[in-house]
Amino acid sequence: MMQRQAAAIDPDAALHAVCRVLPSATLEAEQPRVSGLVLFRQLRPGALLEAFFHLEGFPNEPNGTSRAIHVHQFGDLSQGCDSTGPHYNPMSVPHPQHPGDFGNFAVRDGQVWKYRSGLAASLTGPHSIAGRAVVVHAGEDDMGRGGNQASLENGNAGRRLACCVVGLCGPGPWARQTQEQVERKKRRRESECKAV
Ligand SMILES: [Cu+2]
Ligand SMILES: [Zn+2]
Repeated sequence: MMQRQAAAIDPDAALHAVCRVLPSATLEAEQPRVSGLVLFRQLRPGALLEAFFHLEGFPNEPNGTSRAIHVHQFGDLSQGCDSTGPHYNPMSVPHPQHPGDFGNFAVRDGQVWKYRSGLAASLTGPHSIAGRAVVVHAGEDDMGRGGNQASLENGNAGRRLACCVVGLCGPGPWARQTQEQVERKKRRRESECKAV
């Protein structure tokens, strides 16, 4: 109880996690090799989660395609992303109500660069995603509307292209990413100014 009160007023109580995404070890040669970084921040236990996704290596196809990203049950990469099990589903509910159902991410110029907030997953407590896997899929998530059993389990998102294990960390990676984001926006503004 005392610990809880302390956490509520302590800004250092924020939880952070990092996940270094790498191509699945079982990927066929013709599949794209996606890699990048996923970062999580939870300002206090029980708060909704924020996340940064930066992925690259998607094929250069027309902008507008999207890829599914989920949390899978096991942080087991012994057989690439195939050994991470099904979607993490501690409440035994259908897809897309799993805590790690992050949905679809638009690919632009072969990259995903996205900040999300209000995510239901947690970095602490009995349903923590720490030690579990983030999986990037080759296809789009049908969000449970595919009309078959797989749709209610995994959204028919297709091949597991890349994955990583969520590890708790300090505030450093999140702070660096925030700084990078600021500089990236500044660069984009500057290049837009030059283009005019
Ligand atoms: Cu998945
Ligand atoms: Zn799911």
